[in-house]
Amino acid sequence: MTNAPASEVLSTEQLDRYHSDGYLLIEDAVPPDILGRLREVFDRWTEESRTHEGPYGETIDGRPRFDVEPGHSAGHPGLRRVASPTEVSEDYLAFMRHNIALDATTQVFGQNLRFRESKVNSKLPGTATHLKYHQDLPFGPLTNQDLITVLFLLDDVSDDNGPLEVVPGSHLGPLYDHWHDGVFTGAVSEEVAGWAKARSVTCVGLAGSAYLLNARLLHGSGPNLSTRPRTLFIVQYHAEDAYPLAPNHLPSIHDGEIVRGRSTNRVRCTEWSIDLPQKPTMASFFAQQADPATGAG
Ligand SMILES: O=C(O)CCC(=O)C(=O)O
Repeated sequence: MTNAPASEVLSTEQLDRYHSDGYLLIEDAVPPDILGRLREVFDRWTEESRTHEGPYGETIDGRPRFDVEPGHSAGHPGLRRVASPTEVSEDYLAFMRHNIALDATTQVFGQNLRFRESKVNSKLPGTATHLKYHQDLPFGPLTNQDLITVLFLLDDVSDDNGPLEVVPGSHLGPLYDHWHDGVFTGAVSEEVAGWAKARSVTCVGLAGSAYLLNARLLHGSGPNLSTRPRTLFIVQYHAEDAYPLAPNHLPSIHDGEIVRGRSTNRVRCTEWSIDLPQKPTMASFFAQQADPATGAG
């Protein structure tokens, strides 16, 4: 299967910044009509969540697709995660397959790319969900490290509605342990988190922007303290010749799909090592981070 070659959307200066900082903002990455549709679909999911008392729906590995936070109710919905939205929305699927961040990613990894996973992370106004500091690569090790996470901002993100916080340049540092006392916690140690927090910058921007994130970059995020929602469509892509070494935490029928270029039937292995992750048994890794002992398995 082949896909059209990409055009160059990043300047040399942007590409250099991505390589040195480990992240990059791309403005106007989501065309307004598509942004409207993605938001409309998410609003419908939020409305639907009012009729459920806990996590609901099902992904292909039998875990709930829609995750709600503790305290969720009909009157105060706390829908915090939709796993693999590409399986239940044509709009999310079409956008995952065709977007400017994919073009940008070919400038980082080359012309041949695969889709790995996707999710919507939502922080509705006044909800407490926060993300402990972590790196993405330990959740989904591959034969090489050419994995990128793209965050599409579906709402305006500012310092008070739970923006992503990243440590510039941390992708050039170590891969940190996400196992503590024999349990995969999905987070770095408190010591590393404290170090990271002191060096973090926030990833703010207007709705329709995107952030490219190196999968080694240390990041986390705080609760939404504002009266405005903060919704992100998060997608991972990797080099076509990178092959997964552990089960996908967000499996879908689209995992491994060629989204740019072609299949080469070649695997590229680089020398690196890491402890394998543990997949959450619950709806999402929010629960795994909050209660690692019962959330993973
Ligand atoms: O939703 C967020 O603020 C952070 C997302 C993230 O880091 C993740 O889901 O791995």
